[in-house]
Amino acid sequence: MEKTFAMVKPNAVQAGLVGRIIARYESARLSVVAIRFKKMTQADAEGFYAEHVGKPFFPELAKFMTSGPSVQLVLAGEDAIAKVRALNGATNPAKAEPGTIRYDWATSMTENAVHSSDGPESAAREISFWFKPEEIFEYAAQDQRAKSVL
Ligand code: FUP
Repeated sequence: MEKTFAMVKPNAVQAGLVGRIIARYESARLSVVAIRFKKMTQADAEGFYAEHVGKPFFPELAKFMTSGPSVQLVLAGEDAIAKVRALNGATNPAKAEPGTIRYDWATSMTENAVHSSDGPESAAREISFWFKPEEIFEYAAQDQRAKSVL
């Protein structure tokens, strides 16, 4: 099963969307195999977004990402990397397709609700940036219908 790294960013946490965003991933047959809730430090932002340090938008990005807690996730499943990118939608919410997380809940290019790895190399780097191997749990996912719908 392929693994990818995803994040529910501070604006989405503050908007009360943690459960709904993770539910979209789980509904697409992806399993949460690692999870953390952490307020990023400046060092986290500079390490995680190393490729963007020095770019004009980096200070605003770092300020936002360190402004409140975010949820770090490793998701596993068939085609996990492409699936999560598709569910998230375009980085720029003005270009995100209806039905995507960013179409629904991104409020700007910076406050764009979610992150996910853009390929196998970034997935490997980002997963190991946030999680030790023993913090990642593999299991066979089984769909189970609710006995009652509330
Ligand atoms: P993504 O792969 O969708 O996370 O997007 P990028 O790696 O290109 O950018 C990382 C984050 O920087 C994005 F979530 C938003 C922010 N960003 C800007 O604010 N302005 C830009 O011009 C590009 C990216």
